[in-house]
Amino acid sequence: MKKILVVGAGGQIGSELVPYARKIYGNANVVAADFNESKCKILAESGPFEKLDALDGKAFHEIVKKHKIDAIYNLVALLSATGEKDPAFAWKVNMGALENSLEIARQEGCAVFTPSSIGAFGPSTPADNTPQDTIMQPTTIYGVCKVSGELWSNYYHSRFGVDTRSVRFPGIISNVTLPGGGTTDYAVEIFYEAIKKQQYTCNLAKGTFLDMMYMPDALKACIDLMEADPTKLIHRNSFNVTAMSFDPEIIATEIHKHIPEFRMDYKVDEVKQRIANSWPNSLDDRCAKEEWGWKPTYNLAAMTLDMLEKVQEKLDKGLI
Ligand code: AKB
Repeated sequence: MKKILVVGAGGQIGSELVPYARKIYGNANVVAADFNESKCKILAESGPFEKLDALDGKAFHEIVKKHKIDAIYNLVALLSATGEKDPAFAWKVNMGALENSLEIARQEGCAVFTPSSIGAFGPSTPADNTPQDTIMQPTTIYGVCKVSGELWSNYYHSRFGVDTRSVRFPGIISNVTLPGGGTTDYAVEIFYEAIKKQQYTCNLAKGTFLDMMYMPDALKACIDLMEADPTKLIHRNSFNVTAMSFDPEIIATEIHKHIPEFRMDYKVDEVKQRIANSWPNSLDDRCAKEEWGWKPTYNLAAMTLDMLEKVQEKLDKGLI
């Protein structure tokens, strides 16, 4: 059975990707790694866990050798809004973790999955139905890292034959681990506030359309792409993927259908708004559909219903 290492396992995607991958590959074959042990207590109970600073190449390499890893899922990243606070540090973390992943993969014959993002696009990109191959001139350090990472990963594939693959994730909505420091975080926070207070103050303006995806689809995208037949892949780093596109008014209206007393007002965060304005409104993900069968399950209505149920359960159990 394939052995997988998930680096950054305590984050928003990692905390759900590890259990998802363990169901597919077996608990013992999916190693969770993160520098923050306290965020990985549950993951460490169901399978192998390694404390790892992904910028420590030697320690990273030892773990890959020790567990005879076949595929590295590098989920280490400072998100878009956090990145703007300290761009040099964001570059160091985001590119350092990728450099170690690629170099170790080259030496040990591993495959590498590193998420890219809608943040890889910029204001000069066509905003509607954004094509797979188009202008990519991001204006955030996060986006600069993502474009560089895509190019670097393609280089490791063409130059060294490393099996690098990735997707450009939109905002990911989930009910297990909160995101932190992203521009799309409002689309998660809104559910928690709707359940707890029936009120939400949105930090992006009306009319700010962004692509989004529910976590179960995001997890499926990671594994489906990594398991895809390589002879069918024309692209590698990275595929446009999306499940829905909405602005704050549309998601608020959907929540309102279930919680009639829900109200939303606005207090725009200038940094986040500037970032969101530079990103596409909606992606064209036909290449992912054609090359590896990408097909999301959740639309806005199905995602909203499930999120409200799950967040309510957390409230009932006193977890939030
Ligand atoms: C962010 O908002 O920074 C991320 C992303 C879209 O990559 N969620």
